[in-house]
Amino acid sequence: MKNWKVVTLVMATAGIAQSAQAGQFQRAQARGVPDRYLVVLEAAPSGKAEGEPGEVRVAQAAEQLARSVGATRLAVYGQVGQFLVEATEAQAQRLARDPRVRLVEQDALIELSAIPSCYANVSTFPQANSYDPTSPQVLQCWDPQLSCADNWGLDRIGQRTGSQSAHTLDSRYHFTATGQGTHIYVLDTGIIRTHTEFALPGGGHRVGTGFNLVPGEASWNTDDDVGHGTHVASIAAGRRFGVAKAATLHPVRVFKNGNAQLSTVVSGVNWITGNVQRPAVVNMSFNYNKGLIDASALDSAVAYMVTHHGIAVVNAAGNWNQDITSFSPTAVSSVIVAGGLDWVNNQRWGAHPTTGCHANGCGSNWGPGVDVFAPATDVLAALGSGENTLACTLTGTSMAAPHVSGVVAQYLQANPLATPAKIEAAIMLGSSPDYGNTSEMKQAA
Ligand SMILES: [Ca+2]
Ligand SMILES: [Ca+2]
Repeated sequence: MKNWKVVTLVMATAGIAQSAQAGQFQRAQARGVPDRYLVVLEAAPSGKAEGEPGEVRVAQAAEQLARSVGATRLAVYGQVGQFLVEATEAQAQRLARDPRVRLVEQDALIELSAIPSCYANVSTFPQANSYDPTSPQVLQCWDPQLSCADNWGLDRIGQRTGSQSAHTLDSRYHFTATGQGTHIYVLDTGIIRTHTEFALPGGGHRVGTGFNLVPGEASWNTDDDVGHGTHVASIAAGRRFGVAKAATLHPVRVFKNGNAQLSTVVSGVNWITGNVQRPAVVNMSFNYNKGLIDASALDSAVAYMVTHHGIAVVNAAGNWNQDITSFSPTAVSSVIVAGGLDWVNNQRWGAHPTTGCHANGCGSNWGPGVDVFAPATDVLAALGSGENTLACTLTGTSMAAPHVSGVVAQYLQANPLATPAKIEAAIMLGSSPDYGNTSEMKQAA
């Protein structure tokens, strides 16, 4: 047994932001990055109208606006109509008053809380157990210290009903698509591409082009330093633990040691938008509590990626056992929001009074904005932290989201031109309505 530091989607941070100017200016109240502000333009870039990429127009506007107040332009996120400046607060407030600007938000450090509770076991996995599989796939126990029930997530999503406690799962994962030809972008801590979970028979792996946005680091280094992104990726598309077993994964690394600046996360959204290989879905297994950090700039960037660029996004509902309306980008309605199921009770994780708290939270967020529920507790998947044959169970809506992303990839395989709205409708249609015995449960995957 060995303890591993694994980040969860729970943000243990720091505050923001009272609007001084009618929602135009957001000041971080704690953990703010001094003299650095995200600027969201009123008019988002409009693609290649008039033969000019929107990105160029954003860059020009950024230069003009920054110069007009004596600020320094640091970075341009042209695909999502934003830029980053170094400026005094007075300069930032002047920027916010410009009619071309919708929002100026102070950059802030966001910290994922780490949990040490993941038990990782070095085990000898069977070779190529589930590559190019047939459905239904018999779920197996790969580690003598884990029970086969630890694979309950895959078991659960392939059937309409079932609960572990009632022994109605069938120990099989039924599926009709593998996500072949689709792309899953994992905006997270990176992916350990050498993990056997992503290996192809005959050599190579299914981890495609990615990018490291962590400031000061090499852009090519998308290795996962804490394990969260690898775990998430293997749930979505791992060959043994994954839903869409032939999809291509793309690591977009924005968290380092579980930390990121808000601007770095926005830069990751911008990178995906500008470099996406379609058909694609973006998995975001994190969110921000707006009571702590407003992240309106992230809301804007994600909404733009979905509605303007037509890229579907799946976001974890969050682990606070609260209404999701005060979370980002969870509250963006065009995002597919994945709440978490608890395998003991087959209910919303946190809904059952005896479920109790896990190391990374006390229950899935809830509310009308949650689109679908998926397995979240004790989900077995790969752990990547420099080694390549490890697995562990983790709990959190971070684990629910990639179940849904994998299902989206399966859908995109047959419907590669589907819009995000059509994808969301298909997910809702394919899930079990009003499943479970709690009124909080709207859907179950
Ligand atoms: Ca099953
Ligand atoms: Ca939605």
